[in-house]
Amino acid sequence: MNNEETQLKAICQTFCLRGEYQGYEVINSGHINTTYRVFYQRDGVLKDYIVQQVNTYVFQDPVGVMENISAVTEFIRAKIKQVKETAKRNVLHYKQTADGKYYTLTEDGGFWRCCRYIDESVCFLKPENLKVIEESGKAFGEFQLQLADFPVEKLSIVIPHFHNTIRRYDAFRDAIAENAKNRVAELAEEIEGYLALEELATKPYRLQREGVLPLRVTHNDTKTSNVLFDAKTFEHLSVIDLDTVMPGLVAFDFGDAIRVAASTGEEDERDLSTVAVDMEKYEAFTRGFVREIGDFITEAEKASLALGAVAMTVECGVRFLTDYINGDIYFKIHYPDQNLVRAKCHLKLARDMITHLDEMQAIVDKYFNENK
Ligand code: GN1
Ligand code: MG
Repeated sequence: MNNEETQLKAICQTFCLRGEYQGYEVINSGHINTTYRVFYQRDGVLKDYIVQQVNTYVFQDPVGVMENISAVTEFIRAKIKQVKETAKRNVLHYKQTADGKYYTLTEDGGFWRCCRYIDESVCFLKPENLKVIEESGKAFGEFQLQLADFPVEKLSIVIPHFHNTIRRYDAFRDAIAENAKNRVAELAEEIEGYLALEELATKPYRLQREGVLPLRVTHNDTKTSNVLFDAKTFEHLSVIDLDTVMPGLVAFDFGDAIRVAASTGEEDERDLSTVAVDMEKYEAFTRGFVREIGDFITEAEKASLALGAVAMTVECGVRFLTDYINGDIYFKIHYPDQNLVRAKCHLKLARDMITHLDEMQAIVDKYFNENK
């Protein structure tokens, strides 16, 4: 047994997992935390758990993160149980240690947590199938609806200014001025491209500041890989990765999902000629989202959704480019210029969305009109 495995086993023990340890695998898809799937055998049945080391550089208040997650999951669980016998497959269940905490600390200062793996579930990094995309829209629309009456003020702001697009641009400008890795000279085109989109991309945030758009409980990281589906029917089961649940804009949850679900390519597609918004995928996601969220949001919120997709695509691209300029200290990378490739891809995608903006909003409106 290697050191990693010995440590993992010890962590599992603190969460009082019952049965016999069988093994583990590494899950590499997240950009922030370090994730493992751990297998146990109990009464002849294989049970699995997701064990994660939380990145405390990114999440400086990890206890606050776990308080948010436990409050939100308990709230959703109670709602589901009003209509269903069990909520097991429809909301995450984090394990507690013997002393009732949702985390454990290792000697090296690591902050770890453990949740049940949802049985017979699958997740897609990038679903191509329209039915699955629509289901992911339903999952995030339902999440909004489930939390519509959750007391927002109870949530800790675990990453201050997370989707503050104005500040993301300020950090971008600071990074350019500092030019820590001497990378700025090669980036004139991308820097200029992103600066030209600042006015439009910061609009939803400004509307929130002016009181036009309300703050709600939002997920804030709504990529399609953060939804679990039933392995047989491909119906949505649960939203996962609740680290960034905080007060935010519905337009941002919708928009960040569109950034991933409706793009023709990967987040780091090198061949920019293939990068665009796929309007069929866009419509599938929107249909699922709008039908599920129903009619509780305001007219101003409805009218902000398509623009939210532009804002989130630009913001994410600005963050990738900032991180590239700073020397790749925030997002995990798997090859040297990955953050730059991500940034170029997002610029192309955002520009394509802007040319389709009216059409995108018309599709949102069409499905809200259906709800009336
Ligand atoms: C990060 O770790 P992951 O992949 O769930 C990031 C999101 C970005 C996303 C880009 C806390 O999410 O904001 O949109 O990468 N999460 C944090 O893929 O910064
Ligand atoms: Mg995340």
